[in-house]
Amino acid sequence: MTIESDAGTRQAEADPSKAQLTNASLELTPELADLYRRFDEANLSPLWTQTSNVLTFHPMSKAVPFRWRWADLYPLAERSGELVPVGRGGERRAIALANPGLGGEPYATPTLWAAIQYLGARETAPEHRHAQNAFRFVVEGEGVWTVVNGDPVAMRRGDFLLTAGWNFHGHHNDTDQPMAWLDGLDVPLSDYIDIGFFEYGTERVTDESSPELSRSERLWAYPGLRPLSGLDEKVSSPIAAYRWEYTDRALTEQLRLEDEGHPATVSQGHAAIRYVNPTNGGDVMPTMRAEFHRLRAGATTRPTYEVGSSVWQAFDGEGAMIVDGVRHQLDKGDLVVVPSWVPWSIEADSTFDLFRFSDAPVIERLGFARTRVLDHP
Ligand code: GTQ
Ligand code: FE2
Repeated sequence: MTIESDAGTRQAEADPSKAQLTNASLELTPELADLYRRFDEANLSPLWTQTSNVLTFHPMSKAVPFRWRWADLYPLAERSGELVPVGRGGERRAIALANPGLGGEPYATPTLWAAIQYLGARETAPEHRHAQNAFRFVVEGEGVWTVVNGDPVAMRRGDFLLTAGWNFHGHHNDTDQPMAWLDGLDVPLSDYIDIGFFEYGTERVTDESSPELSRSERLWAYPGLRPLSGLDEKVSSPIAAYRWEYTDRALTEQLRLEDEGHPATVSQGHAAIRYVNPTNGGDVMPTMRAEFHRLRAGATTRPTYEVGSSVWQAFDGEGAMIVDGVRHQLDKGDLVVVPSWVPWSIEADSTFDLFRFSDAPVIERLGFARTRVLDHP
């Protein structure tokens, strides 16, 4: 739902001190103080005294907009590689982005986990499975195979790889070079709603081969074609890897079509794709949406407010994200968190490529989706 006016935002803008409901004028008599003490003893808490965000005129996330630089993350991941073995128990050498507004929890946003994961030369991260959904996005490097349900899936720059919930998975580095990538999971959401299950699998990955293409891609990854052996709807996409070759080509062609006068881009000079589940045309997983954006040099997007939170990663080129009026110039691998209802826009200095993931499928399924796009840049 795109709305051009928004009652909540207008009320809050008219009186910013009233960004949430209060009843400050009530006088605290001894009788009232006694009532509050009795509430407390009975484990009760009246609505009218709330200072946290029970009913706000618009989303007011505890998460804050924030940027992490790849140039800071990578050396710390590398140092972890020297000091911290990867193996059973710790499971993964993954370092989570901890949003400064979320009280030290390892959460990028209230719903999304984002981490840099590092695997040294010839190392293996053991197999396990969990209810939480996961994906990998590769901003640089290659040489790791993630083995999902016994199917080895190559990881290379620009690839987007799925590990939907409850599939066994382990990772092995088949080269003499380390590799680091971005993990996204619905861990914070799973924490609030108590859906977590976990099981250990084998210490070595169940298939140590390193094929170019996974079995999943050989069966599923052809545009517009489905195997008749798999016509049932699956809640998560059966495609284990969305290859950079296709993402890049789709974006290139959107911009070419725009040049040729055919409608193809989301806005002037802004090409974008969503990764989808071919069995239902929806998002790749029930809890997370993933997209890739490409802006032409000089292109900008209009400031946009969205319900739900996102994490962006710069992939290539020069440009900036403006989040709540703060400009973040981004280099390859830099990550930016956009909390719910915080306005963001992008400005491209050169052709500028960015990956994004969000909790949009949850927000949409629950009927809470709203978007507000400002007219002016
Ligand atoms: O690679 O299996 O960042 O289970 C967090 C939890 C990665 C993984 C994370 C995980 C994984
Ligand atoms: Fe995992």
